[in-house]
Amino acid sequence: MATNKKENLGSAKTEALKASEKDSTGKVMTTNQGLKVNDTNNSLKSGERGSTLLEDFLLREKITSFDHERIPERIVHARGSAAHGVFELYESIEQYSKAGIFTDVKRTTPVFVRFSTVAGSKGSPDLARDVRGFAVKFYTQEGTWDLVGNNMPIFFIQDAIKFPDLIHSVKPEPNKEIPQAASAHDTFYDFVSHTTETLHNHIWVMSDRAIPRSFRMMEGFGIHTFRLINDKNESHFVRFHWKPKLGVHSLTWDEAVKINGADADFHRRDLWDAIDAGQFPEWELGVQIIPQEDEFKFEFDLLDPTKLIPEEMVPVKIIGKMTLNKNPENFFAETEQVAFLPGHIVPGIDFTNDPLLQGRLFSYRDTQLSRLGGPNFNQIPINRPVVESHNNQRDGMMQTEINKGQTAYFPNSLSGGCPHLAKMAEGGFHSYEERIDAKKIRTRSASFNDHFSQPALFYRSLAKWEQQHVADAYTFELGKCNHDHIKERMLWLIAEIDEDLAKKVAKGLGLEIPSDIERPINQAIGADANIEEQQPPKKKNYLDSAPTLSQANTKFDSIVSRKIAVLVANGFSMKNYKAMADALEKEGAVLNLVAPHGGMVTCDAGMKHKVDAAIMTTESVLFDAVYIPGGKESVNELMGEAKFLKFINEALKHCKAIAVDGKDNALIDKTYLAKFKDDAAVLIDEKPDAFINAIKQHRNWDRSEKVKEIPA
Ligand code: HDE
Repeated sequence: MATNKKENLGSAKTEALKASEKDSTGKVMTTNQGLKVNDTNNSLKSGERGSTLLEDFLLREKITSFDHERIPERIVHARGSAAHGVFELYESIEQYSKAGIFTDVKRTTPVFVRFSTVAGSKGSPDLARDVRGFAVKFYTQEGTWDLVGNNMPIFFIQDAIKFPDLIHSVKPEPNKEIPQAASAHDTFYDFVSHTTETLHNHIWVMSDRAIPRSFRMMEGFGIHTFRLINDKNESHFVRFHWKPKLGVHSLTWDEAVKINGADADFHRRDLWDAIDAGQFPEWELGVQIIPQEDEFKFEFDLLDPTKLIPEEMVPVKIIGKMTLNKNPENFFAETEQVAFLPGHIVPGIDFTNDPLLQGRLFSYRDTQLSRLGGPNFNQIPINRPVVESHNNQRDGMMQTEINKGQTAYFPNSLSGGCPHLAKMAEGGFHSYEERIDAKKIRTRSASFNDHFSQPALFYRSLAKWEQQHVADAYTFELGKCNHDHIKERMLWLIAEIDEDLAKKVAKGLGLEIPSDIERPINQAIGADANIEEQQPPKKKNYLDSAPTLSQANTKFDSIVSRKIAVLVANGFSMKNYKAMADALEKEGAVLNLVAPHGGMVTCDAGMKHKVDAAIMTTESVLFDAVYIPGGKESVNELMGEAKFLKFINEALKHCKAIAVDGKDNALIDKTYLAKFKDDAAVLIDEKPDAFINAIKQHRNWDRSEKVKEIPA
């Protein structure tokens, strides 16, 4: 039941895409050549029961087109979902950047955003424990800018040349192609345990950030340090952040595992439904600005993508807002064919020497060549800039433009020197002139060697319940590995991060933390490297805690788009239900009537209500909260169906808000609700406001310890 339905809005880009849209409503069927088709159900045969004839051009066109429908899926981030929207700037930051998108507050810049998991295939379930991609294409007036980020502020490795190793280790093992979309296997931990630079991103993956409640409730990060360049050609370092208006919220691992079975498209559906209902997802864009002269001020290297800059050290300045306001018209044409390239930048933004970023600048263009079939992928409608493009690049597979004129070279006189060059003052791009005086060398800077301080800072900064989830995740993941030497190596490394954490994990694995491990600890070094110099030092403590890293300190002020299951059967109390439903819907929640059967249920006022889901077709893990209106007849019927009892117990176990009408509601004693009557988010006969406040809290994690006894 969607509320506040608004029209999809779109942007200047979605308007431009209309020229490529095709609508067959009311049209006759034709071949690709426009020939009207009279029969698409039978092939041309030599007699009614004879063989099909080679002559059948209709069969050939239809079948060959079908045979070639698939393109290679992305080698990483294959599973994704996307939407159109707009970016608006709150205030100009012209002191830092001359980019139009950062100086012109009157502009509305179209965007296309693709969210993804990393490891799984295109059809893998949404709730894998994984990093999420957060790729934003800004169609700006100065050309397209792609901010191709993730939902975690750091990456696993420091140098792009390690990327194939990392991905080969996490992908399904090559001999048996198992497991799909899961990091919990030997090859990944073999790699991680020998490559200590991965430990920071890895502990984030063990945290709740890796199982978001929704794409709409996760942060995004550009990760690398980029440069902003102002009109005096001065450079400032910058890190980009996306902050979701709905706060940062996650699921529990038990829910994630069950959701993957109950609704493998959980995140995709959630994004689509919210936009379709006019509940447009929003993020604010923030920047951490670091003056050029502060480059060496930190205990870590700004060029090291495995390090974050704590907001407690450099605050995030919020400068604008992105709103996703239109679903794609066609998944393949837009979401699948969109090509993001970190190399797509505009004047006012530039790169740094982060060796991971440098490698990415090569990889993304390269991968599109095989994925999209050639160098003209920029002509696919979703990839076209909103401004004109002119150059002397020509021909190639699937060229769709008809370039006029005699010349395709520069300089020329025959075409009056066109297309001509743009001076910087006219917006011509000019790379930042960084002074370099160096020897050519294949090595890793020693300033990248601290691999334990930031994982420890992250763990220290989490709330108790978040720390417990991290310990459970390590125990689960390592518990899925078969080789003890890999688990022990991991235990030793975890102990370097935090000893208590390692003890918890060791207990779960039934193993001892080894007193030492085979040297060198970090094996991601060259054969002739100085082994001692390249080993990670003991962790440092340059910040006691960074509260902004904890989801306990996120926003808890909205229930917009939260899904509430209302458990009902014939005879449910209309009076109570109406008061609750009105209050919840006013706040933007989405209510679903879950009943013993599909069709209609009749309330005690004799009115018929449409059932949204028969209990057989749904699960409590698909909802944020549960409401059980009173009504004796209704409650009696629900009690007779064991799945309703499981539904309630499971919601309780996952620390969700539950509201029940009637202290004498027999479902209380029939479920574990009886033991949780005093729980802050179990609301018996309370006003809708109390329920709304409990839903805003997302979960009552204080319940975590006590719910262990619920066998749901
Ligand atoms: Fe990517 N990455 N990546 N990556 N990445 C790709 O490009 C690569 C990295 C990210 O929704 C590929 O078009 C290398 C960091 C996202 O279409 C490929 C390295 C970050 C997406 C590629 C990295 C990302 C990709 C595969 C190490 C966060 C999905 C398909 C140097 C800042 C974009 C494609 C979409 C996709 C290479 C590391 C984010 C193969 C070599 C760090 C969100 O080119």
